[in-house]
Amino acid sequence: MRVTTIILAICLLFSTIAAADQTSCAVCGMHPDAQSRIQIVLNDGTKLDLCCLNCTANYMKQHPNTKILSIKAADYMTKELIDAKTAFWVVGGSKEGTMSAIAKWAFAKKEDAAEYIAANGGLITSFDSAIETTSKEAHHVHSGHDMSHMQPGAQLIYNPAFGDDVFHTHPAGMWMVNYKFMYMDMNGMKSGSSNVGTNDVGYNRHKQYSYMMIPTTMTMTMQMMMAMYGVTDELTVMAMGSYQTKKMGMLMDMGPMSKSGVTTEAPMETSGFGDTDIRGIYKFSKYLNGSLGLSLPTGSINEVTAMMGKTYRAPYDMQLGSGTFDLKPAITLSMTTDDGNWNFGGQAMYTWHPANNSNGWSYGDNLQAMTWISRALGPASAWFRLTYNDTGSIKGQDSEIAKIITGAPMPDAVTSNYGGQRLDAILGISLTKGPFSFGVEGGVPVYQNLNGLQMKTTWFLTTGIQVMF
Ligand SMILES: [Cu+2]
Repeated sequence: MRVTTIILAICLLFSTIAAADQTSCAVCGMHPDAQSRIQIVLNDGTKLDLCCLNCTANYMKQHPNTKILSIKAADYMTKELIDAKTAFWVVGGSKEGTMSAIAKWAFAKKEDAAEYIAANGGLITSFDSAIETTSKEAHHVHSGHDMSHMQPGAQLIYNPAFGDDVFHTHPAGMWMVNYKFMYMDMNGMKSGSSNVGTNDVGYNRHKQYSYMMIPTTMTMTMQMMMAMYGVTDELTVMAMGSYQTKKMGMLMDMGPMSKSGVTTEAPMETSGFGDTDIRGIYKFSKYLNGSLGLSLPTGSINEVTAMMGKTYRAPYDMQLGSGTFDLKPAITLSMTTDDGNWNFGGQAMYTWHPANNSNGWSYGDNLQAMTWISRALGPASAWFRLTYNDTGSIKGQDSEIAKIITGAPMPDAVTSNYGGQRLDAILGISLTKGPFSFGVEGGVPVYQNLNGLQMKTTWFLTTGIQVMF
């Protein structure tokens, strides 16, 4: 008899658990946590189970005219439902909240709340002010996706103006569209890590270099359009296209025996669409994601230029694309402190050019490593980051570009004058307003060790505007 009662009791217990298991939050669809669950009873008797106070606040916001009979919240200690309005609410503290970085727990007894605060921090408050904290956290509510689930540090993760993308994932159904304008300035030349003056590379002037066309300055602008979409909470896809303009200032040096000496030439200019990147990003954990990018050769590799009265295919650095299908695996580690004030992390990406393009060459493979730290300052944020690039020389050769080497000798036409190592230091700021954010960053190389003889980078700037919905 007693055994039967125990078995019955166990069955009852399991079926209760199973039944409880089937409830899902009426707002976000997640399975409610026993310690943070909330139950609303409407005037018509409808019972709604919700996962947390954030979803409750959103429900109330989305249904302003619905009459609510009662709101019950789980007691943090006993997990029993208690009247939410008379409960002691603890807001904040070091323990992570449900669907929110700011924890909010209900306590039936004030002593329990005080004990919790002694261990984890936080403040005792009323139901109304806990709800108010929630709505302050929620800056955007959309029918499809509820942005209030974004942590206070979200503006740090979804940076609008990083010149090198930090790959991140979005919750399922969330879109992000970003437009960036990038400017890069190059001035003077380097061999290895030493500066080389233009007088030292002219035609027949010195032994080591003998070039007739000497690049002095180069500016590049790039406009980038990027779209991201959260397919699931784990998988985000992104696509990015670009439009570039390139302009190179040059000197012509016909050598010490010529009467013309050194003259300034008309700059070489090219512009058009660049390559297109598509990428899938998979979230392994809260901190770690892995991604694989594919670069599609949509940029031209057949740009031409006139030098010394003849038309040549423009040197490699004046072309707009790579001409190759490239694979770009990356791994990203990103951490945000519980208060949402700091975000830091690192990312490594490898760019592999598996084959030469139709003109017989490909860029050298590249390893990019970067690290950043950013700080939220109310609706603004500021960051500092370092990016290191190690790139190989150009593989193969474009036989059309090679004609420059004999016709109008220029360092940019030589494949060994490409690649090298560069470390950049970058500072930036951004501002978030609702679903929009805007930012700007500027950087300078702190170390450049370039293969052969190349123009050196002096500074660069990126501005970006972004929207999430
Ligand atoms: Cu994004």
